[in-house]
Formats: sequence, C-alpha cells, structure tokens
Amino acid sequence: MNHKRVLRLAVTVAATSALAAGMTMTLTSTASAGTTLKASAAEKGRYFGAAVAGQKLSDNTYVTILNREFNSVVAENDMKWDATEPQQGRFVYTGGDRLVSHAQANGQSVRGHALLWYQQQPGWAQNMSGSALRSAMINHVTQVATHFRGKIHSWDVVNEAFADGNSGARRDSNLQRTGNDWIEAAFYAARAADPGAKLCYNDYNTDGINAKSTGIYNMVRDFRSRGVPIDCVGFQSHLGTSLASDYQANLQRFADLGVDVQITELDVMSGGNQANIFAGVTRACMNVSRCTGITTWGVRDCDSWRGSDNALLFECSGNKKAAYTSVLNALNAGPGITPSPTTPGPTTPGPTTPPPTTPPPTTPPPGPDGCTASVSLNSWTGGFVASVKVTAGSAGTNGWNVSVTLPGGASVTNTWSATASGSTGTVRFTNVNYNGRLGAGQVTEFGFQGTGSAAGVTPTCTAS
Ligand code: G2I
Repeated sequence: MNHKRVLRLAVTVAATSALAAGMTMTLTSTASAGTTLKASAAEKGRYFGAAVAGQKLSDNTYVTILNREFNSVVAENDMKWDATEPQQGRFVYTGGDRLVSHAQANGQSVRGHALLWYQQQPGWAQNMSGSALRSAMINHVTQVATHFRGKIHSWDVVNEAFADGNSGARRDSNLQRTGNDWIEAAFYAARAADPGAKLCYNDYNTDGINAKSTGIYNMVRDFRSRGVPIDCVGFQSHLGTSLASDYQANLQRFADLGVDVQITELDVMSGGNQANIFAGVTRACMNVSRCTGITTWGVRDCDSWRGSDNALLFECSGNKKAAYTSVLNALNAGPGITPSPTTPGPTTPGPTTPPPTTPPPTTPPPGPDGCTASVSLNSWTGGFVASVKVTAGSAGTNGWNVSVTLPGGASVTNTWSATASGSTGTVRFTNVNYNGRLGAGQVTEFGFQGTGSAAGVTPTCTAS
C-alpha cells in the first residue's frame, strides 16, 4: 500500500468515527513535515504536552526543550491536594500560578492535575471521613477550580478511582467511603466553578480493553446517559515493553460515548521496543478523531519519576532519542482534525432533580421581563451543591438577585459567582460585577454549597 493510500484510509476512519460521535470537523488530508512535536501535533489539530516539575523551570536545558517542543503543560505535583490546601481552608497556589504564568508567556495550554485523588492528600484530609470529608473535598474542588477558572484546558477532576485487577470496581479509599456518588459530585462542583474547562476522569492500567478500563467505560456511559458533566477521559499510559493490540480500539470505544480522550502521562520502559511503542501510542491517538492530545510525564529521562527506566523522549543532555523521531514521524503521518469549537458539556439537572415532565420546546418563547432562575442540585447525605442558572428576560438585566428559601437545618457554606446574604432560611444571592449585565435571553450561572438538605428549593429571580 502506498503512502497516499494509507493516509486516505486513515482519514476515512477518522472521519467516520467523528461523525458517529456527532462531532463536526474539518479534515486536513495532506501529510505534514513539522520539525517539532508541538508544530506537528498542532498541524493535526492536537496538542503535545509535558508534565512539569516546578523546580525544573530554572534549568535552562529543560526550559529550552519545554518551550521548543511542547504546547501544553501539566503540573507534575503543584496542583495536587497536598500542595494546594496543606491546611484545611488555607490555599496555596504559588506553584500552580507559576506554571500557569510560564504557560501563558509561552503559548502553552494547561492541563489541571488533579482535583481529587486518594494519594497525595494533605494529612488533615487523610484523617477525615463521612460528611465532613465530603464537604471538604467538594470545597477543595470548588476553590481550586475557581482559582484557576478560565486558565485550564482540561482538569483531571478525579484521578485513579478504580481498582487494579479483575473486579472492574471502584478502589477503596476514604473518598469512596463517603458514598459512591462522590465522583459525580466532584464533576458537578468542577463544572459550576469553571464552566469553560473540559472535565476528565484519569487513570492508569487502562491501556486496552480490560476489566479496569471496562469498569471506567461503564461509569462514563452511565454519566453521559444521566447528564453528569464529564467531557474527557485521560489514559495515563505508563507503559512497559509492549503495547496492547487493542489500545486504539479502547480509545475509540470511549470516544464513541461522546467524550474526548487524551493520553495524559505517557512514558515507556526503555529497551528495543521503546521507539515503536511511543509511535504506536501516537498513531492510535491520531487515528481516533476525538483523541485531542498527548502528554509525556516529564521532559528528559532524568526528569522522570521512573528513574532508571529512561522512559521519555529526550536524554538528560537534551539530545533527542530514537523515540522522539518515531513520535514526530507518527504525528506527521497521521490524519488531521480540526475539532469544532469546544462544545459545552451537558447541563442537564443533577441526579437528585426530577426530570422535566414535558420536553423543552425547541425554540424557547420570548422570556418575560425581569429574569428567571432554575436550580440543579447534587445532594448527598448531609450536604449539597446547587448550580443556579439565571436567564434574563426580554429587557435584559443590569443586575439581578435570586432568593432561595432553604428547609430548616440547611445552611449555605460557600458561594461562587454571586454574593450571598444570609446562610439559613431565605438566602439572597446577588450578581458579582462581571455577571450582572445580561442581554435579552442571556444566561449566567452561579453556585453554592451547603450542609443539610436543599431538596425542593425553588429560586425566584428579580432583575434591576
Ligand atoms: O506515579 C506516577 C503518576 C501516576 N499518575 C498520577 C501522577 O500524579 C503520578 O505522578 C507522580 C509524580 O511524578 C511524582 O513526582 O506522583 C507522585 C506522587 O504524588 C510524585 O511523587 C512525589 C513524591 O511522592 C513526594 O515524596 C515528593 O515530595 O513527588 C514529590 C515532589 O517531588
């Protein structure tokens, strides 16, 4: 088969799968000859990223490679729970902010890693359980995602929540013991805090169709069917000396659920096969139209958590390895995509809100003067997160406030994108300076978190 035919075939496969996933895209069918990972990936509509350890940003060899080759970064450790909330309620963003500044100055997008993980929890959280931990973890998600709002391309909202082995079940952890709905509660809170970020579930040992990846697949399918706001799945891909033959098929089955897939922590054991495995992963991503980018977990071999495995694309000296060339060639040979602009994730009500009894009209009638508000609740025993949608009527608004009467015993503990007055009984939420002025029919969202139950609350909206 000649080269052109291979390319045409691959393009057809990508186009078919994208259409199956209901996505519009433009195909670029020409082979390219980019000379850096980021240029070659960008020509094909993807990003190429690296995990960055904060202290390496003062190493010249490292930074030179990072900025020349990568157009996406992720904090190897600086955005984890132990780094960002070392004491409960005391947030430290120094490392994360430094990485975001570096990225902004160098045209790199930022993956956020990781809002909730059973490892790298601060001591205070490790010692918590039950509804206290549930509130603390949702607050953590809300605070951190709010701090970085607008700056994160994709968040790993939940990392490594599934068990290894054949069970296909959740991993036991203090987070899991707060109730099986902890993952969806985290996704709702992250969506409310940063509506523009893609929200991902991220895990390892998911490099093919196996019990663990199938457990995750079933969760994602369930989330999509119920409108839980998940946009992407991360496949860490810490790999050994072989690549599962169904690696690409596994990515594709997730993509077919309507989520993006990303290779999030790629590194490969050195040895005879390293370059081939790196190329195989890259080809698989290129052949799946919803595979939007690849991140290696570090830059040079000596930056890697895998130490003597020499698992990355550059030698310590900065020299490119054979694996680098094989990845670059696979990027250049791959079919291109121009994904349609970021589609907002589902905004359907949370799990405790009953479904509407009549389907919404396709063309909404003109709104009334003033404004309307609707609430979607995510509740668990002892607490809730409420996302409130404010819609301006036909005259638009200069400002708005929304009143909510909470049942006895319920109390608001945290609010975002609005200012609350009161915390129990009737609580009044007023716009903040950037979301008060709405055009006719325009929508904005704010949220609040609380203890107790908010079941059945009905918000009323007043415009000014
Ligand atoms: O374990 C490899 C990765 C698996 N997936 C999730 C990733 O977040 C994880 O990354 C690794 C980092 O590469 C390590 O650098 O996660 C480890 C645990 O958070 C990181 O190791 C930690 C050490 O455990 C700490 O003792 C150390 O203070 O790195 C810290 C900073 O060097």
